[in-house]
Amino acid sequence: MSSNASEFDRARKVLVGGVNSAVRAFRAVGGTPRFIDRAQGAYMWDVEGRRYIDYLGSWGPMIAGHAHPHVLAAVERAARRGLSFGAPNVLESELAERICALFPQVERVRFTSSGTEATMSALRLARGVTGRDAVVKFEGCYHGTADSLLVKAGSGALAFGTPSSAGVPADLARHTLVAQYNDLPSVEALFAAHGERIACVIVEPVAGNMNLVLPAPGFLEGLRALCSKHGALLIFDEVMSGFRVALGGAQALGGVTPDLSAFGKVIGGGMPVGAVAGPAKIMEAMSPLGPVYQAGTLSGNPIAMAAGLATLDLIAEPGFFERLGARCARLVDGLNAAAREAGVTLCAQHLGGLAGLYMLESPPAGFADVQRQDGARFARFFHLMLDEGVYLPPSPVEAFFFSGAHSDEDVGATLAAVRRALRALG
Ligand code: HOZ
Repeated sequence: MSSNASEFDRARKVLVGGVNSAVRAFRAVGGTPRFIDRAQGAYMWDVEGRRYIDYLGSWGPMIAGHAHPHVLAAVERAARRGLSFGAPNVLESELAERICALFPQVERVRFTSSGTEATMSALRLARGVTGRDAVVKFEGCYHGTADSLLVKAGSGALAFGTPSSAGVPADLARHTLVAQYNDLPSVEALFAAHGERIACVIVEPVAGNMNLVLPAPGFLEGLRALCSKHGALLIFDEVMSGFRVALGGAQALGGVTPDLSAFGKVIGGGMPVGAVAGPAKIMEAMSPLGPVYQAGTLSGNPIAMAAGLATLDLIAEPGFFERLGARCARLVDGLNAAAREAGVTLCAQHLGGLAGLYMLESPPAGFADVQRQDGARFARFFHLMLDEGVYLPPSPVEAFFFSGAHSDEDVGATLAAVRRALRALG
C-alpha cells in the first residue's frame, strides 16, 4: 500500500526535492510531507487514509471549501465545451466584469495563469508607463517568483534562507529597492534618494507571506501619498488578500486606492489563475493596445474562469463574509485562550478568512517581530497538530486560511486538538 513516506521517496527520484513548489516540502518543520489523495469541504485525506481539518486551503484559493458542488458543476460544464482555445471566450469577459464591479477604480483586467505572472506583468507595466526602472518592495513581502521580486522575499524564500534567490542577476536586483513594512520613514528615505528612478511601490496591503501582518494605521495612506507625489505607481498585491479579507479585498477595508492590483488564488477557485487590473489609461499601455508586451497560452482559460466565477457566486452571497469572519474569530479567540491557559507563548489574529498564528506574545507589527519566533518550537507544535489531524501551513512565516466549509464542530475539534498539543508542547 502507498504511504506518505514511500510516495515521498518515489517523488524525490523524479521531482526536485519531491515537490513542485518549495513550501510543500516541509523543510521548515521537518518530517514527511503528506501526499494528498482527495479533499472535500474543510477536509483533506492523505494517501494513508488519514483525514485532516485543512487550514492550508491550497494556500488561499479554497475559500468556499474543497470540491464545492457549485464549483465542480461549473468546471464540468466548461470542460465539456473544451479545455482551452487560445482564442477569446465569454467567461473571461464575465469574470472581468465581476472584478470591475467589485473594485471601483478597475476598468480593465488582464488574466494570467498565476499570481507570479500577474505581479511580474504589473511591474513591467509600471516600468513601461513611467519609463523608470526601480521598484520598491518590502522585506518579508512575497510576490511570487519573478526575478525583480525575489529580493528579501517572504514565504518559502524566507523560510529556507534564500530571501534573495541565487540566479537573480545583480544588475537586475539593483533596481529593486527594499523598505520595511509598516515603516513609512524607510520608504521616504528611498524616495528621497531615488525618487526619479522609482517606477512603483509594490506591497501586500495586508501582508500574508511573512505570516499575517496587518498594515499599521496610516501606512498605506502614506504609500499612496508618496507615490502620487513622486509620479510612481502604487501596486497592491492582493493575490492573497483579495476576495479573502473582504469581498473587495484589503482596498475595500482600508480606503486606499492603488493604481494597479494583482489578483489570483480565489478568482481561479482552485484552478491556475492570476490577474492584473487597473484603470484603462494605465492598463491600455499593455499589448495589443500598447507597447508593454504581455501574453500567455493558457491565460483566461475557460476552466479557471468557470471555477472563479462559481467561487465568486458563493462568496458574494449575502452574509458569507460575516459568517466566515465570525467563525474564524471563534477559532482565533479560542487559540488565544488556550495559549493563556497553558501558559504558552502563542497568539493568533485574523482578518476575514486570513489568519495568523504566531509563537509570539502578541501579533507582529512587522518583519522583525515575525523573525523573533522560535522555529523549532513551531515545528513541534505543527507536528503535534498534524498528529491530531489538523493541517496547518508548514512554516512559522505563513498565514493560515479559513473557509466557508469550516463548521462550528471543526472549530471545536481544532481547539480541543490545540489544547492537547499545547499541553504536550509544555
Ligand atoms: N503564497 C503562497 C505561500 N505563501 C504560495 C504557495 C507556494 O509557494 O507554493
